[in-house]
Amino acid sequence: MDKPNFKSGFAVLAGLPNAGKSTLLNQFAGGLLSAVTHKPQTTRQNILAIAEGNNYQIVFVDTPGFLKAQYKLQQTMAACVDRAVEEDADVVLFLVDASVDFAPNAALVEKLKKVYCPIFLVLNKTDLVKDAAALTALEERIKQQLKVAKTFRVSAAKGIGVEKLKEAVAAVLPDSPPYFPPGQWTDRWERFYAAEFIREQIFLLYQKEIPYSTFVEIETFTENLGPKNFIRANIHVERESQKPIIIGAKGAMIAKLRERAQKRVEEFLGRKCRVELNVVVSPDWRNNSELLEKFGYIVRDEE
Ligand SMILES: Nc1nc2c(ncn2[C@@H]2O[C@H](COP(=O)(O)OP(=O)(O)OP(=O)(O)O)[C@@H](O)[C@H]2O)c(=O)[nH]1
Ligand SMILES: [Mg+2]
Repeated sequence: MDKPNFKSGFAVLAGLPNAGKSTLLNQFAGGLLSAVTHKPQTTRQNILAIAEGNNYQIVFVDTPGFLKAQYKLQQTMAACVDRAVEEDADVVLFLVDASVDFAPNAALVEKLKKVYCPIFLVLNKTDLVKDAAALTALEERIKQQLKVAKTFRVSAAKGIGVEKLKEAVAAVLPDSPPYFPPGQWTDRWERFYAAEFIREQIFLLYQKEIPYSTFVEIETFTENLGPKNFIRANIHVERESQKPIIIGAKGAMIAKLRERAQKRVEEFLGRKCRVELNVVVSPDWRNNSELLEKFGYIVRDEE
């Protein structure tokens, strides 16, 4: 039954890689739902987090950082941003890292100019900016380029300004019954998160191209077998030469990864589990449409 005066809709987080979108999503969700690392391009797919109030349900959408695609995986990432801002959004939260140069946002600003729904400008990482005048100047500069409905200053990492932003998002949503049943906080299965958090630990542990060259596939996810769940994951790499890097001398690196990944997955699941990792070479998977599709990325036909 429709509830009277109920508001519901999609709030899409868009911004450059590393702006803090996933950190903010986790704050909204009140838990760890989206992988966060100091490296850009951590998020590869849209991730939902559902926030509920007495008279609203907000579906927050975390998107991959906006970028110019160089290979097929990045094309699928860019397409995620397009779909979210152009098709799903009732409001876009344009997340800007206030502690770094704004200039690289130019192409994203052009995209956002074409969006029909209201845009909230969210200046993030304000904990790193001591000069309030600099924030005001940044805000003015952005407003000259883009029509924004409201501006917020937040620190996603510290949780500052997040509640106020959430209330403002709820207020701007259309009257609508909830999209998801009450109590549901996401639309994905535990398997997906297990893979995301193993990948997160790869991003944190390995250097250079390695994190970008990996895909984590959950091969086995067994619940209720003995006291612990059992998860066996394949780490796909692009080239034979990357396999020994993942494994490390005498298996030291993969042992460290396994330990950290297991801890992280247990933290997420809220229960004990045993994680096993295996390395597989899937040649050039980042540019292979068939493999990308098999891995669950949405591949758009070449335009
Ligand atoms: N100091 C500070 N750091 C922040 C803040 N918000 C996020 N960070 C850090 O910025 C880095 C990137 O955060 P993410 O949330 O992964 O950024 P993202 O926009 O999701 O990045 P992609 O998924 O790569 O597009 C992490 O190291 C965060 O801890 C903040 O308010 N203050
Ligand atoms: Mg992210």
